[in-house]
Amino acid sequence: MRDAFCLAYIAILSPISIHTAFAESGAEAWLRYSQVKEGATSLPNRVAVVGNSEIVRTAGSELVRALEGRPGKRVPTGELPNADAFVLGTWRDIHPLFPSLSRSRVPSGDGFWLKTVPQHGAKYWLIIGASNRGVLYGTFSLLARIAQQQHVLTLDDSPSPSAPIRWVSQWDNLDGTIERGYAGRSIFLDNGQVRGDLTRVSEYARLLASIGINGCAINNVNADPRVLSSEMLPQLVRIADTFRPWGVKLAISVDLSSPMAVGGLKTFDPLDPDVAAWWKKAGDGIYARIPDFGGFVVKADSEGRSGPSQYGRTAADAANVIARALRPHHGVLLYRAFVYNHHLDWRDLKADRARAAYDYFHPLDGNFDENVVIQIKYGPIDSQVREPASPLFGAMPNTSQAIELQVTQEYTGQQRHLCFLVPMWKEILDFDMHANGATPVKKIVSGEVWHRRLGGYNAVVNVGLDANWLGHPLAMANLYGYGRLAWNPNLSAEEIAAEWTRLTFGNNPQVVSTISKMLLSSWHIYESYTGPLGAGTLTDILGDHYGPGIESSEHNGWGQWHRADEHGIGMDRTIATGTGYIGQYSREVQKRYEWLANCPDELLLFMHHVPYTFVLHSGNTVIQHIYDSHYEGAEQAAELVTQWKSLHGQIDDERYSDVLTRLEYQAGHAIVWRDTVVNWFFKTSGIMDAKGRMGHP
Ligand code: GCV
Repeated sequence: MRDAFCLAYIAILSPISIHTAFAESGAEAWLRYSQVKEGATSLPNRVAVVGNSEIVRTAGSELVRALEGRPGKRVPTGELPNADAFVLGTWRDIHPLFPSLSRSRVPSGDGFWLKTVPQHGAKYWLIIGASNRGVLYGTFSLLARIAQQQHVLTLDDSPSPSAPIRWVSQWDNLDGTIERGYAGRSIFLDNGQVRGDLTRVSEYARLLASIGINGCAINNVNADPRVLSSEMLPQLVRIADTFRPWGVKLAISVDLSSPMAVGGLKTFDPLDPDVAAWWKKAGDGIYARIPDFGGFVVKADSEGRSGPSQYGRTAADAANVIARALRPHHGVLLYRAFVYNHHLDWRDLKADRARAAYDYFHPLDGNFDENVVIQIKYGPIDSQVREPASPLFGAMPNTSQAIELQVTQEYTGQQRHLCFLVPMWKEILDFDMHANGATPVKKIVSGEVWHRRLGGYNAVVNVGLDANWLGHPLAMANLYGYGRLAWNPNLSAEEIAAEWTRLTFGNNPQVVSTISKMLLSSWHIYESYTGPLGAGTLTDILGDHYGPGIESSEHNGWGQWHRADEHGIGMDRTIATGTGYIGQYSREVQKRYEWLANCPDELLLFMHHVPYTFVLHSGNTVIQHIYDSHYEGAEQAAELVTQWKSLHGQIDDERYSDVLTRLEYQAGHAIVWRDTVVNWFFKTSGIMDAKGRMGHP
């Protein structure tokens, strides 16, 4: 008998029948096990957890919890229960119990195999992972299938994640505030310390694990160097301990000046040997206490942060010195490509912030160490409602890459507006960079195109202490969708919307179809009344990045220009007459954007400056499109309220009312957006709305 079997235990599920009425807070998110229980009547009531891993034990407990049982007695035996059972474990531990199974069906890495097997007169639902995490992910996947009323009586499915790095980031500050967070204060930090009570952290890790997320950087990329102080380390250990049962690795954001700021050195020059020694000592110190530490995220030379340019060094110099401290421990360094000059000369028609990431990083391709991953925002500006895919994705064949997405809706309505971002992320991930044959972004960041070992996803989430995590109950569809896409970017937005709705609100067909429809239309609706034709943001960029502020983008160095004046609108980014940004793409992509005849309407003003009377592919003029889309968008925002009201009585009152209040507010704010934008463009262009709506809502 092998050791692993000696440590197996069996939980016999004895139903708990105490049902307490509770106010629905949204805290359960998509992990609602009342649905699982309903769907599980013909499933076994035994759970056999094989092996001695904490993560696999977590998986077993989750199954017991979901099926509303009590853990039964531990049975120190190598025997399988002689009755139907769920059997969980890694391949190494399960295989001896089921010798006829083929290893080839078990995906490597974090994948899993769900398989039903008859043996000795019983039937077993096997959840097998190559890794411990795989077992946990397989368990959550099985539970999600049951909750969605899918067929699980016979199973033979072995999915695996698209990429090894599937992280989230929080922009939490040590004082407990969150940069661009819209759902309360930090669940991790308060008053310069890690919180005493980490219950919410554990619950967050569980949510993350349920969608396959395996790392979390807990603090703001505008990093306080004190995160690396000796007082902080034992506190970080507590977070790592809380994450560990859920297979989530702790990561932190660090500031490049740390060797000076907390290390007392006279320099943070990445090529200085003392600086290298300092990073090494910092890395060794962390790994001595947190052996599964994920790594660091770095923002440098960006928006006033310290950076290698202060010493005439490159991003590769900076990244490598830190990465070398992590490498012996298998840690990774996510170095952000969000590097740009925010003091650009707005009078210079060749200046262009969109060029920055490519201009800085493309020449460095091949200079980064193996465990450096360049983290690239999906578009070349900054998480706007419409941007093209960053050209940098296609320009670093010798460098591992991760895509940065934003679940927190900084520029997309800050969780006061409904904006389901999965359709937008899909467009970016599916966009073919034509960098080397067919090379969609999803295959570049997964490492597939250029055979990179590392790569993947990192999204800024910014959950807070609000009971429902993100503020707007429907905003959780973005977190769920992010995890699902990082696991499988080939899922459609429709599939993800339906899955999330079923898991969050139940399987009532009217509820599923109404909420899915609302989610799927919401990005276009938000875009229609805020930012037309890829013009760049009309949002107030100098304040809190919320609400209309059309002139705030112009006449300053931030480079989020739309260049609207009395004659026309748009940034000329062409190779022929503009900033040359389009030249950063492959030839095939250049053809799409350089010529007006080919350029898609939705990105026209991102790529070209045109007169208001320019006629779009749609047949409309630019100015009439601006008017129409704002009127239509505001109308559609009002329709969201009507659609939601059709669900009255079909979902719990708490979430019904919370969402209704927010949608009614959104519909009102869409009118504010509409009138502000329409009036400004009328005043600026002097061209009337052909449909005569101005001033007559
Ligand atoms: C953390 C945008 C946000 C900043 C953020 C920055 C970044 O500019 O407004 O709050 O800083 O992006 O991604 O580093």
